Amino acid sequence: MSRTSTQVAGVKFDSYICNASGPLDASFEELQSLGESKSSAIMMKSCTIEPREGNPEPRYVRLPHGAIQSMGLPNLGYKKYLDFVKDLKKYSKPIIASVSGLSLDDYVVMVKEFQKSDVDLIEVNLSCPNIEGKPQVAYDFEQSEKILSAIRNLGKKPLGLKLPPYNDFSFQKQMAELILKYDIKFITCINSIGNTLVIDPEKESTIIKPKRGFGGLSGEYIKPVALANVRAFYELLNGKVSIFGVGGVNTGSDAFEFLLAGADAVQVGTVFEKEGSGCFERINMELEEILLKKGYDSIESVKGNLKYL
Ligand code: RRO
Repeated sequence: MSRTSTQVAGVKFDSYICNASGPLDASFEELQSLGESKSSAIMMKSCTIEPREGNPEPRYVRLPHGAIQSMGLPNLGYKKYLDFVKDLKKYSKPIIASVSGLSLDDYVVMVKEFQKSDVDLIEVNLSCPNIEGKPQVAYDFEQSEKILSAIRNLGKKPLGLKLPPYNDFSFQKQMAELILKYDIKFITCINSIGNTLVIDPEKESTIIKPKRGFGGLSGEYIKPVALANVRAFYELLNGKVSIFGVGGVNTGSDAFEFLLAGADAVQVGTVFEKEGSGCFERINMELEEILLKKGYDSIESVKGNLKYL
């Protein structure tokens, strides 16, 4: 067992670092490559009932400290991912499905099918910001409750929620109540910050095409927002629910900050898109070194131990 091994919702992870749903995880080849990498899990692209091409290009642009994108849920449709799971089992690491319904019924159908599959965890994405005319579900607590009530008893695999950034404690409190009421086993904080705008002053233009330039912001820019959400939920959920931290994890030191805030593991998206799969081993080694230097021998011994002034 390594110093950075961890558990999420009772499932063992060989290290603290895995990929985030989104970049480079939609095709079978990409998922195989994640299987061969040092990512401690194979996290799949959020899927829908039908395959989707996604939004028109350009739809993903790297920025100096992150990225803006409006991908629009390009994916092969959930049936393909159900098929892939059988082959991906050979990598002997946790497999995480991510489902993103366009209606309540979609969530029910997909959760039911993944419950019958060999995936280890099911992440229910309530926070995709990039579908024209479809608001992020997790900002609507009534609709969120309807979905949670409909999917809670469809099988025994742990269900998790991919949450958007919240910037007021009253919202995190309302969501935490739902998480506990519906026995959600893990949460992923945070999705990209939705509907941000980046402008190119030379061209006097937006830099992505969909939605008149509005898109999800990720990377270093959003780390303080992600840390705040991890910390707020860690305090509200009293250790009863596992937390994936995601948003601006670029170095072992970033991962260590998420650990102090209370994350059980972190996911890497923007840096994975830029650096490729070597990032998982690099960040994990950097984290190992920090733990070693500080005299910590496990994730559990540091988790949540943020000091207050
Ligand atoms: O595909 C996307 O546009 C997308 C999704 Br599903 C999501 O959850 N978050 C995001 O920033 N982009």
